[in-house]
Amino acid sequence: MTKRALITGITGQDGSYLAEFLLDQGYEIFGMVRRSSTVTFERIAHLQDRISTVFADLLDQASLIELLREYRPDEVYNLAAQSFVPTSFSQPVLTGEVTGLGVTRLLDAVRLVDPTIRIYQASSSEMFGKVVEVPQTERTPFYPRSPYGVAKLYGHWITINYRESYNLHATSGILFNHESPRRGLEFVTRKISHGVARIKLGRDSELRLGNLEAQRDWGFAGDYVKAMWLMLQQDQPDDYVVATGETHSVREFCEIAFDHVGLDWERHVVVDDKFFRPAEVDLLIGDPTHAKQALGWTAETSFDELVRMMVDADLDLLQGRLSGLS
Ligand code: NAP
Ligand code: G4F
Repeated sequence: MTKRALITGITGQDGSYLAEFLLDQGYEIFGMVRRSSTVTFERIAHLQDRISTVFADLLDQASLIELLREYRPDEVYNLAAQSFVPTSFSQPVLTGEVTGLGVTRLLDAVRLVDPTIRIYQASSSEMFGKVVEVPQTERTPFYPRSPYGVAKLYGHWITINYRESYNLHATSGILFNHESPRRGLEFVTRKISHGVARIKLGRDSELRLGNLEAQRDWGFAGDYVKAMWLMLQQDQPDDYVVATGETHSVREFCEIAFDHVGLDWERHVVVDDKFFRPAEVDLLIGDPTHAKQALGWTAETSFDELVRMMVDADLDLLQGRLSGLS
């Protein structure tokens, strides 16, 4: 029997990689998209004839219930969110509605329509915030530092609550930062890789960034979507940290990215106060032991490979050699 998966947030970075991965596993894919005056299908354009796009919104409970009733998925991957941390400071209520309460709307829709549907919640290392333990595991206490982190923490706990209250197969994947050539241009890694490519091609001379000392556990998004799928194949739902187990600073990302094209980062990077946050997450590093032992998952792409892949893809993109979907 062909399995059916519903992916919310299919137009985002992770949604596009997950759709590719599940298609390879033989799934029938329903990608939930929200109504927009312009089409935002750039990341899934190459999959259009292999997936069905279906309309609903995490802000609208009835639309979610109708969606589940009509398409009857076996598995739901909730990747939709307002996911950009600075926007969560400027739009905290919207972020709470989508990234926090949206999870409850979807869980409740599953409970009402068919509680045997398995559901994955995209939780985040941002929940660890001002970390109280290094490295962070599934048992590390949380200390979010942004409205986004607070909203994700609500989503995490409501997932556990629905698992325990209604016996749902509801799993929370606590994923550390994962990047790719499909990353939004506002996130620091893509901002750097795109900026480096523009400078290399003579279209810019400087790159303005915020806190260069922030450290993140950065992996490749294409590796991480496999962990999401593995979680829903387990007999019992659980929580999993998904990470590389290494941390690097924004400064190191710059060094490698500029060096890859023969440039000195210090001649081009300008620190601009505008990109600092009201409260910062200084250091994230995950311990993926549980994911390794229970799922057999490990990150396959190294930090250096990731940085170089992103810079090469942006050089290609800017020179018209590909669509940004490598
Ligand atoms: P992304 O590129 O920002 O994609 C977010 C997706 O959510 C987009 O498809 C967006 O649709 C959709 N969306 C936003 N508001 C919605 C609403 N009200 N109703 C329905 N859909 C809505 O995010 P990502 O990097 O792929 O991340 C996927 C998920 O993992 C997110 O929940 C994120 O918070 C979480 N996460 C990401 C990371 C990471 O490092 N990437 C780490 C941990 C957790 P539009 O295209 O219409 O805007
Ligand atoms: O790339 P970022 O914006 O990602 P951030 O805040 O870590 O959030 C991402 O990862 C989370 C997982 O931990 C996800 F849940 C979330 O959805 C998102 O995908 O910023 C990374 C670091 C920050 O410390 C920031 O202050 O880079 C620093 N930074 C320095 N200059 C900058 C800049 N960030 C951005 N976006 N732009 C800058 O110019």
